[in-house]
Amino acid sequence: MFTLDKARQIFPETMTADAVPAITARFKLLSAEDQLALIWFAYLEMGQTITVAAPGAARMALAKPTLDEIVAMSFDEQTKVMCDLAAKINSPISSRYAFWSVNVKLCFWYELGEFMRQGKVAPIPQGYKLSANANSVLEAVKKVEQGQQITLLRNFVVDMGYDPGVDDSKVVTEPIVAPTPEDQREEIFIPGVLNQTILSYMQLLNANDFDNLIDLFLDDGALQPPFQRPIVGREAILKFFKRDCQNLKLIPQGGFGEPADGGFTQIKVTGKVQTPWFGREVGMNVAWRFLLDDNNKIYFVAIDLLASPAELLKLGGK
Ligand code: EQ3
Repeated sequence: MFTLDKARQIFPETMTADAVPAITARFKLLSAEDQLALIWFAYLEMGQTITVAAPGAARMALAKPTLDEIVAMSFDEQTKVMCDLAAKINSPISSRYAFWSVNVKLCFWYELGEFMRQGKVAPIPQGYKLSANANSVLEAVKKVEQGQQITLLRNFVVDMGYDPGVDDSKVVTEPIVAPTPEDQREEIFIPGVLNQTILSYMQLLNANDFDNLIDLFLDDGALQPPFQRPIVGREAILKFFKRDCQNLKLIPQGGFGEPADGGFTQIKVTGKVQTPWFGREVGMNVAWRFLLDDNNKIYFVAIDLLASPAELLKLGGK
């Protein structure tokens, strides 16, 4: 029989983007000032090739009162707020931030970036010189592919704020969109995969139809997002879907399945994922490693960010 630990080992030849956790670890050792400046420089650099989609008003509403508060401050106070966030220092805004979902955090920084450009919020001081370490982290960020760059930026931002252990039920999250009407959903074809659970998974996630999507999972099923611990149990997975997974676009390109122990089936799919933040401009190379029970219910799925596009072709232990 499978345990969660054993399930996590399926398709061990899958090479994930190890540069992401490695660079994230180095980033965390930098001073708050260096962290903020590095993100600014990385953001400017990326802005030359890709644009971040401006969040809609409904999304922004949750961060708005805090943004208004910050705009009313002096430049020195604004700088302190941002440094406190990066240094995870306990302050009113740092602790409020910890309760925001990933997308609310991103909205907040998106808007601060706009305000910095417009001169409404303290900019990174002109001529700011990164330390040698920060500079080498920035160079490392510049070298990885775009899908990894945006994952790094997101990681940097998510880890900020003062978090004394947030009660999950109190997380402030954007409104939930309605599922795409059935007649407007795109069919999914995956060369090499006929399994209906896998096809439904892709289609339901693309349609934001989380209530039906969760029915594909076993009660004790688990989902492991890139570089994270598995989220275990239907309730927790559904919460994650509704909170962090709206408007994703999954574009599976190929797959392979084979029987596993105990009547289970393991199926690996590779392809691209687009996030609403960057739309079609960035396709992240990912693998889904599924383990289904004998009723075709999902016991485990891992989503991995792949090391390189060459990994897209590695299916079925090849
Ligand atoms: C203002 C500025 C620039 C300077 C200041 O000094 C400091 C900061 C922080 C600044 C602002 C930075 C900003 C605005 C950064 C913005 C970054 C953004 C928008 C990053 C977005 C990244 C999104 C990603 C990486 C999404 C990935 C999603 C994936 C891989 C989804 C995978 C999934 C699939 C495929 C499933 O099947 C199940 C669900 C799951 C979610 C796991």
